[in-house]
Amino acid sequence: PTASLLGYPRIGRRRELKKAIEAFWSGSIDEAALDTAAKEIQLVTARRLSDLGLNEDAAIPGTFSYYDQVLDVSTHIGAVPSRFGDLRNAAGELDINAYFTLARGTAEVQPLEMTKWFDTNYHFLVPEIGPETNFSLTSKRIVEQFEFAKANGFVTRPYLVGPVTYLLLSKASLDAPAGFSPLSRLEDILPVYAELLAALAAAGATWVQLDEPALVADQQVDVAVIQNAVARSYEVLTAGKRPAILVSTPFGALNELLPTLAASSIDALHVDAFKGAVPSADELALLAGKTVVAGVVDGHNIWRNDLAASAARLDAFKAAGLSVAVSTSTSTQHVPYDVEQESQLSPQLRSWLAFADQKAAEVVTLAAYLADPASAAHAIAEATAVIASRAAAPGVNRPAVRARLAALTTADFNRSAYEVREAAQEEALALPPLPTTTIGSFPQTSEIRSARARANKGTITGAEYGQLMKAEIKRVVDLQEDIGFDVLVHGEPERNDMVQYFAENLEGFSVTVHGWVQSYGSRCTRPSILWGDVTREAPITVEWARYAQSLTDKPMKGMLTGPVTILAWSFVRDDQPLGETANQVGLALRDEIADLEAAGIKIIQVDEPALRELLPLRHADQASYLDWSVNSFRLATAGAGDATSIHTHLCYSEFGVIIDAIDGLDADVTSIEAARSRMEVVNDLETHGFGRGVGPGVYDIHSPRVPGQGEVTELLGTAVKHVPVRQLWVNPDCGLKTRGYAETEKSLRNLVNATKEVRAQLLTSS
Ligand code: THG
Ligand code: ZN
Repeated sequence: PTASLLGYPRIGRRRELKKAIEAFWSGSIDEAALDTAAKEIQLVTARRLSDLGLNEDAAIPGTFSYYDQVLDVSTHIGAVPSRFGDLRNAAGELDINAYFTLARGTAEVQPLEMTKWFDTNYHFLVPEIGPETNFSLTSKRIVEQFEFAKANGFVTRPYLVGPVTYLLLSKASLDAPAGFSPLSRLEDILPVYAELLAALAAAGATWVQLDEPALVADQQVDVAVIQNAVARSYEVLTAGKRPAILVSTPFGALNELLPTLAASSIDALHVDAFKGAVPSADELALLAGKTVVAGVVDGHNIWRNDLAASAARLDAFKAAGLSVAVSTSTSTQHVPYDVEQESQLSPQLRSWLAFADQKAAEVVTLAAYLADPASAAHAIAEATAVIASRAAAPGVNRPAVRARLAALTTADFNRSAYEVREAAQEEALALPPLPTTTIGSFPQTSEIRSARARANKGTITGAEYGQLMKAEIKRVVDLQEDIGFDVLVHGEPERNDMVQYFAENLEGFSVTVHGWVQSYGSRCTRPSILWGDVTREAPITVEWARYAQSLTDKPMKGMLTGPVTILAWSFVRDDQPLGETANQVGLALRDEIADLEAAGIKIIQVDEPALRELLPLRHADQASYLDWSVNSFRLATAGAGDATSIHTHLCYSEFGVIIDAIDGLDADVTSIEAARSRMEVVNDLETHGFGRGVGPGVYDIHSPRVPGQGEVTELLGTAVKHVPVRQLWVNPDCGLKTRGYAETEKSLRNLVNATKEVRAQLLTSS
């Protein structure tokens, strides 16, 4: 096809898949009803994309998934970790029940681990591969999905995560010997992929897409090893009976892997020509005889395409004399469905945006340009005019914000020496050793959600909503007093989401109504749109914090979301460097911190759970990222007085990689996820000689399981062996928002009681 999308959202325009899957899990619909809902979504997608002009053979991507595209491969090739036992049904297949068991675990068995898909906010399920993994064709779901679409008149292009990316994203199974590399099983998975390709060909598929994003990211493995794996994979997969093969490489430039793919017998290669680059003339020459799929429309952000710039890129491809097709840089699963659904946004803002459906239209326009440049002249001129209108629109450039940023000096990014702050804070707070606290949010009950929904609808007044939230804050404060926490939180009942809440209260952002994007499985987030210069018109959190502090003599933490996380979990303007945008947010937070201090708040937590997420895929780009991200946090926090304790919280436990950055944040106390990795993080902290306060999480909040007091005592015992006691804090490993009260209260009591036990041990041993 001359025009295509690399992939398309699958959660449903009104989250129909989410609702059907969750209904199936709860037992309120059966497998047949789930299947019907899934088919309906696939048909609606095919009709919609066809109507938008993707009506050639194989132009519609077959990227439907019940949960995750990596799990799809695992269930097709039989990659089930041994702890699950044999999940195959009587027909020898991994059916939908086995599929969800791998995704969600059971009462006895841990699910597959979840981790981020490249630099997106989407999480996939990590395959576990060892010498014992038995590969065979254990599902034909994607063949059946192709047949279903075809029977309805749509020849789609089935999608599979490619074999090299699949194994590079896998981790060694628990049964594997030390140092085992999943990539060593390449020869064993290729025959299963080949069998699947043959089945697709037999069903009438003309094209298949093998997605290999791992080839644009620097890996632990030597590049020569990856080159060999790629060459071998596509030698085997092109040899048999198969559809034509498109290899897609979203999220960046291929560099050394481009010649390898060019030398293979694949039929088409997709390159990311948006975030990556247009290959050089020499590189393009290597691709002679293949179709090049030029990913010129950004699949990962929501801005309307600069069609003139894309046309210029396409000209460079065309100049090489290649057969060229147009597509997105990445799958559009990372953006919402349709701007036209957002009728509450201003027409001006809407005109700047392109969600998945608008991107389909852009791709079709650019394909028409390739065939006949004059045919696209009108559309190109319109896009150019809209982009110009964006640059000149009110709120996009606020002179006062720009002047304030321009006047910043080094001093604005630096606090006093830590020793000075430590002494001042010790005096101001007078905390016991091993202070106990929580990360910030308490369970969001259905009463809280319902109050917010009624306030949004206008069935209760703002004042009534405020009273309900205050009652909830009082309940949460009383509970913490009763359990015996040392540092309290207000529980954040008034926040729908830790980013959207700030977006709704800062200038420069807009929020959507239907803009849900899949985060993992059935879970979605609704990223805000950061389109203009950011300012804070009025204090945001101060009244809530002041009220909460008035209820207790213990220190109450003020809770803010940091600039990097606000950027990472929003759709961010693309017309200036991210570091500048981050500093604008940093300044708004700096003002909020000053107001919290003035209101008597002594501890202010600025969460950066997403610090690790935006880390660039290429080592060469990482230093400059860490520089601007760390600086924006420092700009936000460095106005605080010496006696004010700045805390931060980070999610995900691979700290080795970014520990220097964590150090650079210069927070007084950092809480981090550690419970799931059995406190491994304390080794990193010890090796690094981390010198400030730290709260390695002592229990995993991502599961309803209640940790026993003895278990927490033991983890704390490990922590005090590696980290000086005067630095240690005790806390769960993340916010409690997604938990229920039943397990939360029990877990928190065990946490506080375990701390008391360890304090007593420390007294007797010293
Ligand atoms: N907020 C935002 N982005 C995030 C997270 C967040 N990205 C990363 C991480 N957290 C993703 N984790 C989750 C966890 C829970 C949910 C979504 C992403 C979730 N969503 C509800 C759902 O889909 O049912 C919707 C919530 C709602 O109704 O508001 O539970 O915390 N911005
Ligand atoms: Zn967390």
